[in-house]
Amino acid sequence: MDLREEEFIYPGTRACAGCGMALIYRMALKALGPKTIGTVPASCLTVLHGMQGFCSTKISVLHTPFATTGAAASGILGSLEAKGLDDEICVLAFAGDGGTTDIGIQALSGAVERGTNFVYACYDNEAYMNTGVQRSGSTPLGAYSTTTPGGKTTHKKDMPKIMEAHGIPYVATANAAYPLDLYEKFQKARKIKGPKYIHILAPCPPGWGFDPKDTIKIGRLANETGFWPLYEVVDGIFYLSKKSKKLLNRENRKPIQDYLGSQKRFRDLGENIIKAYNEYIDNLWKNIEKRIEE
Ligand SMILES: Cc1ncc(C[n+]2csc(CCOP(=O)(O)OP(=O)(O)O)c2C)c(N)n1
Ligand code: SF4
Ligand SMILES: [Mg+2]
Repeated sequence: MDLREEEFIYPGTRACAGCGMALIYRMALKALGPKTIGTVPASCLTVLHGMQGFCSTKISVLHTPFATTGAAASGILGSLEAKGLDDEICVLAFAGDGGTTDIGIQALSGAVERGTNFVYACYDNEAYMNTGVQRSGSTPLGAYSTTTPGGKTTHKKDMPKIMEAHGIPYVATANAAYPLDLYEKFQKARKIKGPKYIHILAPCPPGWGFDPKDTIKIGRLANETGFWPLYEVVDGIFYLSKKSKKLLNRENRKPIQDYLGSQKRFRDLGENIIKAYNEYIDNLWKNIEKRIEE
């Protein structure tokens, strides 16, 4: 694979050791290249960029209030259109799960419905991490957070599906543990005109409760247990990504206990929670099978 050597994040950012989000951002910027303008709402990603007066990226980034990432991207696009630069420069909106599935969803939905030609990426660390681990709509069942001290009682929101329902040309899932798959998806998205949405699992050592050296291992387990399938939906057609193909056969999926048990945030691994997860994953894959047959 032809991986760009140039880096767009300077060394020594303020992200934690082993941060999945930092890895995702690094690969995404490499894939999109220097002619990219970013917009980022309040999140750990804002912290990665540094305090006022400093910036850890080579590309320009507009920091925007929490709820407005989609609208900010539309605004940047509008000014590029006025200058005739909209085909040349890629607009990248990059937000956390709180900033996407909860607080930013209306601005995102509006931008997408207007046909904004941008790439929107959600790095999903499954909680509001920057403010000390509060639950979001993307927090998974059973996960501890400061606002779900007994474990979250519902499954996470299926945000890629919500974006698919907007009828946009490109929706994909990715995972920090598969950086080359992620790189290819961003490259592909850049070439497509219109709104593109990529939802990426971002393991977070302090928020999920695991050792920073295990970020890739945990990310892989999310795929290998069938919890986080990798796929693309291009013009409404569903494609399962290479790294998830063998999981179509149930026998090839690792037990969900391997994933949940590797993180301190899942404190209850009792029969009920495992049963609920197994049903959730079976259902997920039944739907995938159906879509592949269509
Ligand atoms: C309107 C508004 N409400 C709350 C905050 C405080 N705040 C800053 S970052 C953040 C958490 C963001 O969560 P997420 O989008 O998941 O990104 P993460 O921190 O997990 O990277 C919150 C609640 C804010 N900056 N603005
Ligand atoms: S709290 Fe998690 S997402 Fe935030 S910088 Fe640290 S590892 Fe990354
Ligand atoms: Mg988050």
